[in-house]
Amino acid sequence: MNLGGIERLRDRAVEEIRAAVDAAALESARVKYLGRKGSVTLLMPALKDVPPAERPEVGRALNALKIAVQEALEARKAELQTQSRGAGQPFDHTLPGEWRGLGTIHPISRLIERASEIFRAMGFTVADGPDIETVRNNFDALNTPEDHPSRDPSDTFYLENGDLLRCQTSPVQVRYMEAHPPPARIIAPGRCYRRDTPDATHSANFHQIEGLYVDQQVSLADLKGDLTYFARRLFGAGVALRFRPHFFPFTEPSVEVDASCHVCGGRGCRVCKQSGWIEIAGAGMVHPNVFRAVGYDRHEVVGYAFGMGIERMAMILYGVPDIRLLYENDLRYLTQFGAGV
Ligand code: 2NL
Repeated sequence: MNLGGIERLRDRAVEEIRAAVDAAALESARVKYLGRKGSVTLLMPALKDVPPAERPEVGRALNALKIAVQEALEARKAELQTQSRGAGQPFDHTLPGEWRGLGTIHPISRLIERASEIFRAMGFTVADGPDIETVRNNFDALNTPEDHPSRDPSDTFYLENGDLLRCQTSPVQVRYMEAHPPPARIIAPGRCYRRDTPDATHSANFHQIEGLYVDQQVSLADLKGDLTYFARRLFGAGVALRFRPHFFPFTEPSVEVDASCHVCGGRGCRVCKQSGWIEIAGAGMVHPNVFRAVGYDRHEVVGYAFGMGIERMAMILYGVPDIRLLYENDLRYLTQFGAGV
């Protein structure tokens, strides 16, 4: 035994280990070199026959040989494990892949995308803002009286610091007007929160699209025309809208907007509760106090605003009988809405 022989044995062993194609070949290489009768193992007792003067150096070389073989075995084992798919099998690229299923776009997201696309084509920009808002942006700036029931903690979620979870997306428009001089033409889709008891048509967490159009000459006729155009793009060319007088603190005059029932065409059915009409939005001309709050000159500009519930519209459009079906994340239900927008 000499240093050159040890080196050659090491090179041979490492080369053979690196070439092992699977776990079985690796195991026989291990037995061949490190097994009870392996060539490295058998070399160890021969150290005592080496002349004493050379013994320390040969001893170190033998140790290094053993370590090098052990490390090569470990390295090749790790390589084979990452390459194979269990049971020490080499990777078989001809096997069929595991089908994980295609995702589908959630009906709420689909509707926000469709509606945003229609409004974009009409010259609106999509704006957004935080879910956590100040009392000032959510109520005060929107001309909501101090004693209005929607301010009550039984209707709105308040945080310990006095902020709240927005109960409509109007604060987005408030922020927009404060950051941009007129004109403004934006929609604000997003999540809203109200302390409602969940049932088939109510959820404490829902979505809205609000719209705002402010310029030197904007009228209720623009509101009627624009919403009618939007509804026809969304529901179909045959749909008619009607506008009923209503009240909101942030608009004057205010209206509620009904669409002719797209299921029965207005003749009366279960979906429209025999009335022929389905409420789709609330709207009106922006109240001067809102302009005052955001710093717009109420003598220089006018504008309309509207708000619609997205869940409500999804239920109408896609025939969803219970709002909770939209939130239970049961893929058997949600995937029927198909992939893509
Ligand atoms: C509804 C009613 C509405 C608005 C929202 C609004 C926003 C600003 C100024 C004035 Cl910044 N108005 N938003 C106006 C009328 C109605 O929502 O029933 N939504 C589901």
